[in-house]
Amino acid sequence: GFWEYDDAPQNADHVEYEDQYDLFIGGEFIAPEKGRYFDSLNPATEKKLTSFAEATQQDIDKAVKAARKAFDKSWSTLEAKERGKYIFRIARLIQERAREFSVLESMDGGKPIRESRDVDVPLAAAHFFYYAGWADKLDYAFPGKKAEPLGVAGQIIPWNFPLLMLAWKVAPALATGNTVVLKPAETTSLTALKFAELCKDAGLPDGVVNIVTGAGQTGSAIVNHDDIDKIAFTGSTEVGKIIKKSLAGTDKRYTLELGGKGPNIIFEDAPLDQAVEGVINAIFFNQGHVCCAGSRLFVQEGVADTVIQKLRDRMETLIVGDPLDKNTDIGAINSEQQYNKINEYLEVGVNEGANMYQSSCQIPETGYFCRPTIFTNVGQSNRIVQEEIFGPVLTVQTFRTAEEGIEKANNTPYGLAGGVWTDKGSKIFKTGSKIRNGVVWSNTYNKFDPTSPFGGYKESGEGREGGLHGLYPYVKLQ
Ligand code: TXE
Repeated sequence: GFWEYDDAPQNADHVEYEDQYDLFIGGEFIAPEKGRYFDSLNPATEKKLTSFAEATQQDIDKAVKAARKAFDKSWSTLEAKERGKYIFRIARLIQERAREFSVLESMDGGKPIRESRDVDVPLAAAHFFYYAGWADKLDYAFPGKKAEPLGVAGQIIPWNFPLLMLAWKVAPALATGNTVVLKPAETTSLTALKFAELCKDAGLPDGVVNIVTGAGQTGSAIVNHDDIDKIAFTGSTEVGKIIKKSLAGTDKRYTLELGGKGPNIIFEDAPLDQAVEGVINAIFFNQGHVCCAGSRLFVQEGVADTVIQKLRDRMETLIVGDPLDKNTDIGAINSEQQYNKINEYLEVGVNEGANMYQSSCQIPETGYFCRPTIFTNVGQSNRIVQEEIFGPVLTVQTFRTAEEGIEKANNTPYGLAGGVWTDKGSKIFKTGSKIRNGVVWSNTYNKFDPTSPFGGYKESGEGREGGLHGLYPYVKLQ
């Protein structure tokens, strides 16, 4: 199909990358003012992969200046259909370099190559294709109004879907005529810098996309920069709250896509094998580093034992290991910090009195790997039920009536995504409409498409990305 790529072996021999990367500002790779660089590890080997520049205030000033100049002089004055052509070209180049991007994504972030190859990279290309199409159709998106770009967008992204999150943010910003200063996460900046090279190859005017690397302080310098018009952030709820506070009283627009604790509700009449497969995908996809992961399972009492047994059996077949091996189901945990966080939560769960079950698979001795884990005998107030773990860890609870299931599903501070499994269409709509989440899947999970808006209720964030709604945060209407 259109989004599929050839099935040749994918390994490190297929890719080239530098030992050290500078910042991408104004169409050039330039050294950071303070000359500081930091190492990025391959989490599957714990060895250094490459190093990235640490951007400080002066570098951010330069990047914002370059983005402003590009906005005033070229990008916002370009005919809309010309903008669209550049974005199409970017999409096409991602497709052409899909193998390279996939391998690098797996080496830098630890995700299984099958996922980078079949999900991250094709979806990134699909987002650029989709928003390229909108560039000269804004009159249709906003009938009777003129949609004007905001100016310079500061974009800060996390480490779980590095290239895809970049695409979610950059594609709608460019399509609406904005320019961009983007900061990838410190552990996974490689594909963003490869993307910078790709922008040059696409002939994108200098300064339209600027990539600045660094950790939280670099992000904070972007958030607080006076000449930025909009902040788009995906990351932890904790940092999201800090950003929201910093922006209060300014006229910067913002969107926040934050944490989650997704509920999956299985009714007795559900196709159970399909549901179990869905639950496995919901929690173990990308090592559970997914903001919308289905990390809480609610099973109707009559089928609870059957479902738990089926889950355990299926978990036994999952292969944990080398992200570049096409047989791998669960790759490496993204960083030592995240690995420690997950292990601390396993301890918390056990100390709270829950029953922990882990599959008996082999895991490599080197690298940050976790076995797929489920906890039963948990209650609503347990920390492992309330807090985002962001790892391959599922909690399982039961319910009797739909009301009870819904009430339990809604009982966290989060509201990003969830799933309902049942044979009855009416039950899907009744339950789905009562789940306080921005996204509800039925009889499936973790389905993403550039045409669908995505975003949270409650502490899971503000604003929507994707689809027509993804254009709104980047325009002012005249
Ligand atoms: O996130 P941070 P971390 C959750 C998940 C995970 C936890 C911690 O539960 O275990 O957060 O991960 C930048 N101003 N999610 O610490 O710090 C940072 O450099 C501006 C869920 O890695 O939020 C990175 O680019 N920017 C989530 C980005 O924010 C700042 C995905 C995200 O990092 C900043 C990631 C600051 N003060 C983690 N501090 C999801 N919703 O998908 C950090 N950053």
